[in-house]
Amino acid sequence: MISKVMSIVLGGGQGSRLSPLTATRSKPAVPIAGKYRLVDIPISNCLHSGLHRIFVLTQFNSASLNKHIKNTYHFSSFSEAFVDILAAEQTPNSATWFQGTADAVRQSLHHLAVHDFEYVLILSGDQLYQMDFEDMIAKHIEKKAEISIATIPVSAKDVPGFGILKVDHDANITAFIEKPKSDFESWAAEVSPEMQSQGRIYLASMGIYIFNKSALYDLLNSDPDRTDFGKEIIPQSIETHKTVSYQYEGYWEDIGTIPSFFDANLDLTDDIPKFNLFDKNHIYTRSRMLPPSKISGTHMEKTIIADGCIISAAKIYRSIIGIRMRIGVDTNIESCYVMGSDSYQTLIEIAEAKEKNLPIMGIGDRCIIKNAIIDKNCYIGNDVRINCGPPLADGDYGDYTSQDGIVVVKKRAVIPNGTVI
Ligand code: ADQ
Ligand code: ADP
Repeated sequence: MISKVMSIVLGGGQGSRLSPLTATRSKPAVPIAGKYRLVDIPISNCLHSGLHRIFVLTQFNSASLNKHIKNTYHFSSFSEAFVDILAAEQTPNSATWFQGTADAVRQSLHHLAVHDFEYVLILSGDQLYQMDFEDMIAKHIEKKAEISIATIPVSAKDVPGFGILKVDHDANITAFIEKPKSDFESWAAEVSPEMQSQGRIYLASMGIYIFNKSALYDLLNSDPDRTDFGKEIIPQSIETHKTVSYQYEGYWEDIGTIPSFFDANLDLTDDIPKFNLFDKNHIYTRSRMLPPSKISGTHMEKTIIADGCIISAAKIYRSIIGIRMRIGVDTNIESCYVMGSDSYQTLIEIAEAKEKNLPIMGIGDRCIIKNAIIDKNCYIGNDVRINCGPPLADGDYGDYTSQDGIVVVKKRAVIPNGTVI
């Protein structure tokens, strides 16, 4: 049955909630945990579940995403396996960008049509979790469902961000409401005592769906104005198709906003994080031929360092340092996700920059940086202070933004010596 499943990863709309990380790259290409990209999570979950035919739908086709997918996911030419990117395209039938999640799938159906499949697994591209889809597919078939939705108990404060549903004794979904803002008390569900004790009493859609092929075609083709799964297709489907809840209680985090993305990354530095990078079902990513990291005189606690770094900082605390990062002497970094660099400067380039008193790639000497995301290929000079005083007002300040107390230094930003942010 697993061979009859086609997987689709919804790689992202305009990605405005992850801005400015999505200013020059599509959302699936956003780096996480120092060396991976967002898209590696759903793809790895699929591959570990035995699902090898994967389309990634994305709004714009970035060179870095193509390069990453092409260099990472290689399969034997004797297998049917593939990971293909489908970017929004103009065709005789559609001249526009994807109008929503369901429209993205609708516009991609002609690419699916050439394959043999009975089920379609639809996944979000901005969630951190490890899940066995094989079990979900088995339950879908066992229950003779036409649509299955993965669900998770959430607390009242999280309800407005999710599709919330009611189920009967046999897990059939009987009601669904997308992101209710208020008056949702009557939507409380029966959950396990453990979830109850955490106050997680509402059942939320995880945005992970299995559709029987015929149900998907019916629902997408019946009305082209229905462009979104959560807002239109799912509420309609519970009236017309057998729609079942597959309840999950493991770790699952939506990381589609800057604060949730930041927290999920930093949580990986916990002693025993809820999301385990060291699990045997590890995340796949591009294998790079990078030198090991070289560290000198740095006191580090709860820190993840990727390959190829050259670090002479004084202290790094609760932070992730991404590939090829260079950090100068006497620098202190606390609660930061530093994404790293795509290349190294040569010794000649470094000498030339120093002569002109210009910052070199990476983070300079004697800096103090707190609660920040430093995007790739930044040039942060010496004696720079970032986010050390009272929190900045939310906004876009040119080379950096501030949101909920988190400063994001934009990709390739040059922050001159002595700057205070
Ligand atoms: P949201 O996550 O708010 O809610 P949405 O913005 O529709 O839903 O995104 C779902 C996924 O599709 C994300 O990965 C997003 O990046 C991607 N996506 C959005 N627009 C796209 C487009 N035009 N092309 C390609 N990909 C696109 C949904 C459900 C809720 C559910 C939550 C769980 O609607 O019911 O509770 O997911 O996170
Ligand atoms: P991102 O989406 O992370 O911002 P890019 O679109 O900048 O990525 O491209 C990332 C890839 O391009 C890297 O993996 C790197 O191999 C390559 N790359 C980018 N800039 C350079 C450079 N100056 N020298 C060598 N390789 C580069």
